[in-house]
Amino acid sequence: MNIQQISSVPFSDQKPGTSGLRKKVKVFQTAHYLENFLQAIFNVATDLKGGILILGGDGRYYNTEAIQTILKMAVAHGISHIKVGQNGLLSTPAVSHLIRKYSAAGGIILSASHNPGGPEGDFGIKFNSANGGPAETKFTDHVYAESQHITTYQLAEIDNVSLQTQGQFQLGDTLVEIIDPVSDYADLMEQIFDFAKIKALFKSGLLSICFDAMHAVTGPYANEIFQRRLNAAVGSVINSIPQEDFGGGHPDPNLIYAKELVERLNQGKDAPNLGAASDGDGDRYMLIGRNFFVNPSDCLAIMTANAHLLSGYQLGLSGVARSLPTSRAVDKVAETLGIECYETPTGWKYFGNLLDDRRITLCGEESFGGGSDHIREKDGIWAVLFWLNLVTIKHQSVEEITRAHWARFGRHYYSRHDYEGLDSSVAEQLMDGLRKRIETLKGETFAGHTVSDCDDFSYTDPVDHSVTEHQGIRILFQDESRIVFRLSGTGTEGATLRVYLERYEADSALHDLDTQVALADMISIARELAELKTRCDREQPDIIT
Ligand code: VG1
Ligand code: CO
Repeated sequence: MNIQQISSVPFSDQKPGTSGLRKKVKVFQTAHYLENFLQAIFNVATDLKGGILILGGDGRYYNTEAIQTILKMAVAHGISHIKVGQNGLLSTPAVSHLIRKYSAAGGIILSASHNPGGPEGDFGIKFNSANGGPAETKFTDHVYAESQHITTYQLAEIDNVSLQTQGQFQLGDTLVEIIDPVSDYADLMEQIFDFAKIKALFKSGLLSICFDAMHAVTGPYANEIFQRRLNAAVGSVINSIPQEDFGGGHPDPNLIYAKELVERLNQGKDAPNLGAASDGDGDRYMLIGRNFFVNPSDCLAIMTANAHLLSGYQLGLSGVARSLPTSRAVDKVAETLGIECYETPTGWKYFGNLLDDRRITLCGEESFGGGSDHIREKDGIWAVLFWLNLVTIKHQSVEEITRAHWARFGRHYYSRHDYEGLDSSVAEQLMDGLRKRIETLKGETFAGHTVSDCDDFSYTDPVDHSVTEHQGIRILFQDESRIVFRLSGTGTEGATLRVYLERYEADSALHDLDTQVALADMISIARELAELKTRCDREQPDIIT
């Protein structure tokens, strides 16, 4: 088979962000753009040669075209065995599991996660390493450095491959296998959770679910797991056929974008008693009860407090971790349990070493991400199953479980305000302005809240001692309130400022406030400190979650 050597020149913008390289589809369609980045990956991930590669994506526009290119390049680079999800589909957690199960050298996931899809939307590439987790920063930095020196890339001269039928065939020295994207992952879920118990409760009619796959990759997974293996009522999974443009929607599981789900859960006594939605690539989830939202930070805390009740976690937890912006609700639980709670930068890659070193069992992020040591990615369906399993054990509703948790540990009112589409240099200046105030803020009082500490978060990995700096400005107050500012690393246009707001309330008589009302002081302090009005001329955030 002929291997073509194609000349190219570097693109200066191939630096991966929080989670892979994300750009507009149009950028990825630029001649040589995708190939250059892939060549950089193959240059760095030398273990792929002679090894197994897992390949799939969230089904968005350009997914299958990119897969054809990757196959040609992977064959040219001597990968011995490639497992591709049928129709090019694989969720991010499924890729993580497949890498681990088949001892693959790595995986390529085609997704821009929660970003919209379609010809005018976004596309992305993530590389996961042999532990199943997102490649570490030192790997992605290396890939970026390589991308700046690309002069040629290699492509095997082969026809496009049909991705529609399961089976396997040989392409030169490479075995290509088109696999069922769901079964291995569904089997893993069945090993972790008590499917018999959940199934019985579905059958009794006491439990019902509405799962919104948001026209993205989790549809086939949810159909198999909730409807086929757990016998949830027909129609329990909505928007379950993956579409290239996600039905024109935004596959971000929050109260704003998962509107149909929220409406179904608010239909009074006939509503399903548990609702959930997932994002484009299936690694995130939102969980709601009837007329009741559980914020993801609370989800992590509730899981931590109750994990020992589930047979899959009955031995207890070695420790837990949360990303910096995630509320400190889980810290309270860890303290009570006497286990370590780690605070990491944003992005799942920072949990990898802690999981591999068995320092933690559960971890989570405020951005609707939760997971455990079963894989090395956040996992939306796993989290929903965790809740279903918990509901069957406790015989309580989502709301009752959450309220009991607050009564025991106190409530962390929490919200994230996103200011999108800011001019990048204005956003950088705003962050610099905050950085300059770090030294002097301590001891200052704003609306009765005194700053106890303030820093630009820096993380030293306790396992490999690598240091990651400038991960967000955090301002801690004496009364356990907190504000964190950081810029998003997943956008494709301008800059997004994320402002994370938190207030602790121990008194259960005060656990029923509206979140935005409860956080009013923090909201105005944050706006004042960041000089949002003068710098950006923004009165209100674009998205509040
Ligand atoms: C966002 C979230 C972060 C998450 C990341 C990738 O990053 O805040 O918690 O890990 O997306 O998730 P940022 O840099 O935009 O804040 V996914 O589901 O897009 O892989
Ligand atoms: Co995602």
